[in-house]
Formats: sequence, structure tokens, C-alpha cells
Amino acid sequence: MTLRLYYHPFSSYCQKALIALYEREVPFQPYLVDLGNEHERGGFAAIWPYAKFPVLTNDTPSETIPESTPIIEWVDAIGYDTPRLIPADPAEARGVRLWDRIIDNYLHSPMQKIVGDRLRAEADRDPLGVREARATIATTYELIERRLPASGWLGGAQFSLADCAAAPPLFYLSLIAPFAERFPRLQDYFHRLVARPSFARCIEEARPFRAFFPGAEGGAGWPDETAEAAPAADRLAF
Ligand SMILES: N[C@@H](CCC(=O)N[C@@H](CS)C(=O)NCC(=O)O)C(=O)O
Repeated sequence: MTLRLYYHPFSSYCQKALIALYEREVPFQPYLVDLGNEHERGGFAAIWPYAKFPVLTNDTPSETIPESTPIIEWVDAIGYDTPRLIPADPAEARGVRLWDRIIDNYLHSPMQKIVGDRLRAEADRDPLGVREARATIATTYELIERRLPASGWLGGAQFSLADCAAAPPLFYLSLIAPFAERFPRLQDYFHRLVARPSFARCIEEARPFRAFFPGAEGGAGWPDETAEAAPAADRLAF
């Protein structure tokens, strides 16, 4: 079995799949796709017509698995000796899958809407759509703040599919829809996510592409470059 992941390190949905691969320690070939290159986009569209990543392929048996959640379900079902990302208990698994849907639909996609709008020409912008996206994100922040366990993870005591889904959009949202001041429990959770080795690895691999991100809100900085995140020695150096 040889797995190949079509992806880009800066893409938040690809990071969602990467976190799962790293958590479960599944070997795979990373295959970086430059969607800005027409030739590469065309080749990728032959694999998955929507030309959206991540897409995971396997050679034996030959199969193509698009979409981050089915990829994680697939990765989770492999008989590896690492902790599973979807609980065995059916009720707990339903809870984790519900959070995965909430995060993708009401946090991740609205985040893409805001970022995508900034990348458009002025004449093509959609201010109403962006306001609606911000309202949806605010509702999700409130829901997480109310429902998140004080310690632990979104779906319960174990790190799960739900946390794979939440980490990447929260990272980019910390720049364009900051939550630290109004949502302390969410902020604590975010710190736990950033410290998780699987996601910390994604952050490092995406770092070279930060210049492509279209601007932060109100001077917010990358979470690991703010004064709060800097080591004490750096903060004290005049
Ligand atoms: N529902 C998909 C969303 C994938 C998605 O939106 N990927 C983005 C990158 S984060 C993409 O490929 N964008 C390129 C494009 O739309 O041209 C999933 O869960 O994988």
C-alpha cells in the first residue's frame, strides 16, 4: 500500500488531513499541487474534478479518497497501533462527527469566505456575504465557549476528528476574527491545539507561505509571533 496526499502545506483543509496522518503516524508521499499553475491544476482536476485538495490516493487496491473528513475516516480505519480519532462508542462517535460538521460548515467555510473575498478584485467583492460569514463564525465561537470541556478536547477526553477539523481554521481566524479577549475557554483550547505536535508540525511546514495570507485584523499577528507567544527572554530584551 502506497499512499499519496495531493495537498498544499498552507491550505487549511489539507492541514486537517495532515494532522490525522501525523497523529496516526501513517506513512504517505506528500505531493504538493500548485493550483495557480494551469498545467498542475488540469492534472489535478483529472483526479478530482473540483480541483480542491486534500485528495488521498492508494495504489493497492487502487482508490481515490477526496474530502478531508472521508480521508480522516479512511486513515482512522487503518489497523495502526496509534490512538484512533473517532471513538469506538457509537454515541461518542456521533458527537465527534457532529462537531466535525459544525466546524467545517460554520467555522471553516465562513473563514474561507472572508479570506477568499480579500483575494478578489474590488469590483467582485461580496460585503453582505462576508458579514453573514462573520455572524456565523461568532455563533460558533459562542457554541464552542459554552460546550467545550474546561480541559480536554472538542469531542471529549480524547483528541479526535473534531480537533483535526478545528485547529487549522482557528489558526487563520485568530488573525481575521480574533477570539482571545471574548472567549477565554476557546483561547485556552486554541493554545492546546497549537502545542499539539501534529498541528505544530503543520504550522512549521506552512510557515514559508505566510506572505500569501491577505492581511490580519486590527494588527493581530500570527499566533506564534505575538508578544504573548514570544519567550519571556525575548520580551524582556530592550
Ligand atoms: N470540503 C472540502 C474543502 C476543500 C477545500 O476547500 N480546499 C481548498 C483549500 S483549503 C481548495 O482546494 N481551494 C482551491 C480552490 O478552490 O481553487 C474538504 O473538506 O476537503
